Amino acid sequence: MAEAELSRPAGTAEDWTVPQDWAAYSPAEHAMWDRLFARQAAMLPDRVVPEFIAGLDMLRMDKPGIPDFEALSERLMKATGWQVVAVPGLVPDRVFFEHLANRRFVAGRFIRRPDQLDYLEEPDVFHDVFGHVPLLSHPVFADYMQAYGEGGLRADGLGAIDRLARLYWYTVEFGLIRQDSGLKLYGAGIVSSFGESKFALDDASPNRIGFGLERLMRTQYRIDDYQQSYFVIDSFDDLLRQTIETDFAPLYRRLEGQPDLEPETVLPEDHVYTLGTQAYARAKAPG
Ligand code: HBI
Ligand code: FE
Repeated sequence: MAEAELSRPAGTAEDWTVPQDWAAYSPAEHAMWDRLFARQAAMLPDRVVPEFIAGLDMLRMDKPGIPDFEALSERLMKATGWQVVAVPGLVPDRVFFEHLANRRFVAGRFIRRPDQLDYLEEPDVFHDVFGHVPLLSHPVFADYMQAYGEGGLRADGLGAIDRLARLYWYTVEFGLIRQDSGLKLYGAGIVSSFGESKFALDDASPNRIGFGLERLMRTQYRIDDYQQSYFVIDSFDDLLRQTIETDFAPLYRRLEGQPDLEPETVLPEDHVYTLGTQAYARAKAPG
């Protein structure tokens, strides 16, 4: 991310937070949340990991309207010690990591416009809150997010933020998980997207490959369209354990000697759940 160019807007605190100013949302903005919520609530049962639905319930997120971060944080604090704080948009990597390491999730306060129903570049309150917050009520996932923030602060010192960002991308944003009932969604970028919550699970196009820390840190990702590969974890416990137990410094050094992998590449040693046709990506490719 072009973090060097981000400068702190007037009216933001030192840590880039702003008041959510919940009372200032218009009826149309609340209605936009309700519309997005209804669409995802209809899509997700049987697709999303049950822990996500449990989080929605525990946090009472089915109440109409954009959630008030204070009320949300109060419930979340009781469950796992996390809070939700408002920011104007993207914040620099270091600021982002610092918040996560202190169990604060930064969420955009704005909501998308009607012409951005299916795609927008900066994370809005629907992506950030509907997508990310429910799993923060899960103790193991909550600890993983903190560990990620701490890892980010260390990666910064090692010049390895881009590597670590791939871990976030392919787990927190676009992760799949294997459960007894089959593959399920848990990544916030998927569960907050109508199109991708179907594509990631049902479409023949993308690869679905077993998670490996080193494998995924070598893999480039696309930010402008559906993913060409999704990585499948065995459990949140396993994800947290690998993240905590791995010594990242030697891992980053080892990675320096290896070429990056394209998003669609499949390796002989991969555990392949689905070998994708890549039909979707090819149909879109220029030429
Ligand atoms: N800022 N508001 C916000 N939300 C993010 O998800 C975010 C960010 N800044 C940096 C960032 N993500 C990523 O570059 C890190 O995961 C590396
Ligand atoms: Fe996100």
